[in-house]
Amino acid sequence: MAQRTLARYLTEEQRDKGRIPADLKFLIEVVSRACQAISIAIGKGALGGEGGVLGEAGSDNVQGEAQKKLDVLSNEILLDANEWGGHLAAMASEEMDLPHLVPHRYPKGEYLLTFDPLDGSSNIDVNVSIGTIFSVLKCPEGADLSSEAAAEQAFLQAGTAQVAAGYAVYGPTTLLVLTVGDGVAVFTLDREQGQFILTQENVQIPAETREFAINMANQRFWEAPVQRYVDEMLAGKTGPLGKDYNMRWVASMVADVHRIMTRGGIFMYPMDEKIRHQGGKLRLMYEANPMALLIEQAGGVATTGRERILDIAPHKLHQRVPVILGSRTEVERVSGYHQA
Ligand code: AHM
Ligand code: MG
Repeated sequence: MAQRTLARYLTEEQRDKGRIPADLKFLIEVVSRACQAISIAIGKGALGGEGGVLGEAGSDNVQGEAQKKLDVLSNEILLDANEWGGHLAAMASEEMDLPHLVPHRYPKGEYLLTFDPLDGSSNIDVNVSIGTIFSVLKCPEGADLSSEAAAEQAFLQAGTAQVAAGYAVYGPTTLLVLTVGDGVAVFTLDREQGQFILTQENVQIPAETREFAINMANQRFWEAPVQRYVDEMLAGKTGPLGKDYNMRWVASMVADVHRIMTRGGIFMYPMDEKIRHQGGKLRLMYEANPMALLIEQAGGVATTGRERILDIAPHKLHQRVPVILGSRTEVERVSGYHQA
């Protein structure tokens, strides 16, 4: 059978199920091409451009984090690819304080795009998997787009309002993992063809798992429910959970989530005392929400411990939240401990 390219998959979803309006299809194709360009830039490493693409950019983002050259480059690639096509009203990014409005010289569309252009920045220089995360919302009717500051309000929609979400993971293989609200599909980048090819449909995360991902260095700062749960997992077969667990922590959310998409597991960046003042570690609009939609679409669960992530009513663009997601049985167990 002929290969199903991303373009063909989207066309068939549009034709057979009426799920994808033409502008949304175009948007996803543009984002996928930007991800290809980012993948190529990353692949060049120290050989790319003048002085290579690795290392520090010499600037900080809005959250006070030092930007890497590839953070800045990936952000520019996504902005340039998306601003001219007439499918977007505005974009927002981890790397920009305020939303980016579509310049007046281009037509405006009905969608809003948010992204973390390069997630897992601490892994760029050590050649470990990193990724791009994106989320698509509809721009509310009558939204005030008169200035970048005013436009922030249009983005403040709960994760349930997302019309599409996905991530690219730049690992040994570059993959695009996508949902348009009809399950999760995985596309593999064929570098010779320059195309994403469908390689898995209807991804289902196993409900049971023996694998957890958490930054153990923060253990002393966690809240009691997470302390209890991790203690129980570490107690293994003779402990209350009656089984031995394995631990993995890539420190790139995309890579950790992709492992869970592939073989199950639980990922936690929970609330802790060190980050309480900022609300959590991971960002709601372009990390937690898109990942939560993908995880739910694959049969998993995504919560803060106390609340379904997709139900959170955002109050600011760069809001942070605790994140616990993955295999149903384990996520429900630790949520239960938060309720106890
Ligand atoms: P980033 O968007 O600045 O790269 O930060 C998010 C990353 C996630 O990918 C990852 O799960 C987490 O931060 C790692 O945190 P830590 O450095 O505490 O292990
Ligand atoms: Mg990130």
